[in-house]
Amino acid sequence: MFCTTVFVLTFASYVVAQSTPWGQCGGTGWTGSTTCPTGWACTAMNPYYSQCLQATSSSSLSTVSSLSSPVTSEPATTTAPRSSTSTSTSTLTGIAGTAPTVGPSKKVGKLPALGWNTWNAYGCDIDESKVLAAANQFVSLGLKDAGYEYVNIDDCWSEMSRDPTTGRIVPDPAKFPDGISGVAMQVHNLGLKIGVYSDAGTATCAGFPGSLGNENIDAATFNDWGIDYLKYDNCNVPGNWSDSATPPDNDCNSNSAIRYRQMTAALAAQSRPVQFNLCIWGTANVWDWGVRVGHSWRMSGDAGPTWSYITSIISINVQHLSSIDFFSHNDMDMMEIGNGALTIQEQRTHFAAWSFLKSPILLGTDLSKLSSDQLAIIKNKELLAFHQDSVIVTPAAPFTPSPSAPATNPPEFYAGESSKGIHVFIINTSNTTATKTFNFANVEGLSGRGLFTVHDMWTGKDIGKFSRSYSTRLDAHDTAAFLIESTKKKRSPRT
Ligand SMILES: *[C@@H]1O[C@H](CO)[C@@H](O)[C@H](O)[C@H]1NC(C)=O
Ligand SMILES: *[C@@H]1O[C@H](CO)[C@@H](O)[C@H](O)[C@H]1NC(C)=O
Ligand SMILES: *[C@H]1O[C@H](CO)[C@@H](O)[C@H](O)[C@@H]1NC(C)=O
Repeated sequence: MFCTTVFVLTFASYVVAQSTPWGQCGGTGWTGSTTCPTGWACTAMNPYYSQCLQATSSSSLSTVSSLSSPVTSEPATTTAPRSSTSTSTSTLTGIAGTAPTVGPSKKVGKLPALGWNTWNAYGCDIDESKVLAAANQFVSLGLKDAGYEYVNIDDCWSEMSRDPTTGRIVPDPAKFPDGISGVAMQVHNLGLKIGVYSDAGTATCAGFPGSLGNENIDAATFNDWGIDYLKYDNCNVPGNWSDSATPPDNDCNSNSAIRYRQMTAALAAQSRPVQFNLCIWGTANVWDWGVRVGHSWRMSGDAGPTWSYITSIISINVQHLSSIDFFSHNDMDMMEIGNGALTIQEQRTHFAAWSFLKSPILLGTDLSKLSSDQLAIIKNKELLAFHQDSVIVTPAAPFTPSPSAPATNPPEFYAGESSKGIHVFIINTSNTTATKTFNFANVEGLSGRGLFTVHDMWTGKDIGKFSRSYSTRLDAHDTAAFLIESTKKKRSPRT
């Protein structure tokens, strides 16, 4: 079924010494408070980390709904007790009763996207030469070889009005003299893919034509041009299309969700598969239903080139790690490496966190201005391999490193598995250099005994062999990235 039933578990909380909102409240090795403030629930993220999350205010099952298919079939048997009414499906009324139910393409978008987008670098000041320069730099800077693939045009690429005869959106001929199709051909000739931008409202955020009500003609136009990726924004939504309140969990029948579903269906009717990004700013509980509508969805408003943006979006994303899967990516927004005044340590954390939380990574700067240090960050083979792992999609998740470790927001210690083994990532969220220690026994997937080889993913080198725990000195706002291997790993017997 398109919209599945979800059961929301709520936990009672009691007033004793409490963890703080978003604070840690349990997990292996945790000795602090296990209770959360009223309205917050201690929720197990993994065996090593529980966190106080906002309890869902509604404990009723009224959020349960399903999409009716045009033909409603009766259950084959009638043995179910008639009294079980609380979980009955509601009949969808209004637009929800007729909205299309087709899901996104499974030919693209299995892994989080790697690419570039015009917005953070240029805003509305875009043209064909800037887009083609980025595409050529993918090749010349080795970014294409590293896996970067999508060259995406954001807002401001079109004329202010549609073609009065055809109803199609028209590329601005001053900015794109070869049209979007001409740019697409040149990008494709480099072995890369191209993305474009529209909006699930009547106009884009910058006031150019939006696609609400024109989904079919716009999807067909993008298909004719050879478009591979669509970022779909959320500005200029007519009153009757907005939701009067935040739709409940898992509600893909809200007006917000349906505005996006209409484009999903229009894209599905075309011949080219399109990776579909829902730029819905973390509204309408999109992480609960986004996978049924697109391949990735924005978790918040726009990024800025600031440390506070990086920490705030990590804090948001760690509450929704269970939404991450193949074809299902929480989008922490486009990269700011190269912009603003981020320190090199902050840029390392920016790239590492987007990698280990499996967010799309769309570079957002003038690539020709990147320093060799910045290029080394965005081309780091081992972090990209974790991000692009085609076997294990699960992101790294917070864990408690040792009984005495302080809880922080966002969490500082993350562990996760890739095809290569078990990884630990450590962010120093403080403003000063600090020593970070974790016990091997506290890392899920490692037994606490014996010697462990600690390998630095940034340098690609083994650091050494250690027992029981490992400590590392970290600059302010820097992130360490390790692969940890047990030296007692069993070998398969030779034959
Ligand atoms: C809003 O109004 C337009 C124009 O009448 C209509 O096509 C559309 O279906 C309406 N949207 C909803 C959610 O009812
Ligand atoms: C770090 O410094 C900033 C700016 O001076 C300050 O606002 C913030 O509270 C500090 N953070 C910590 C964890 O000390
Ligand atoms: C980085 O360092 C500061 C300063 O000691 C700590 O307070 C922060 O929590 C962060 N991590 C640490 C120390 O564990």
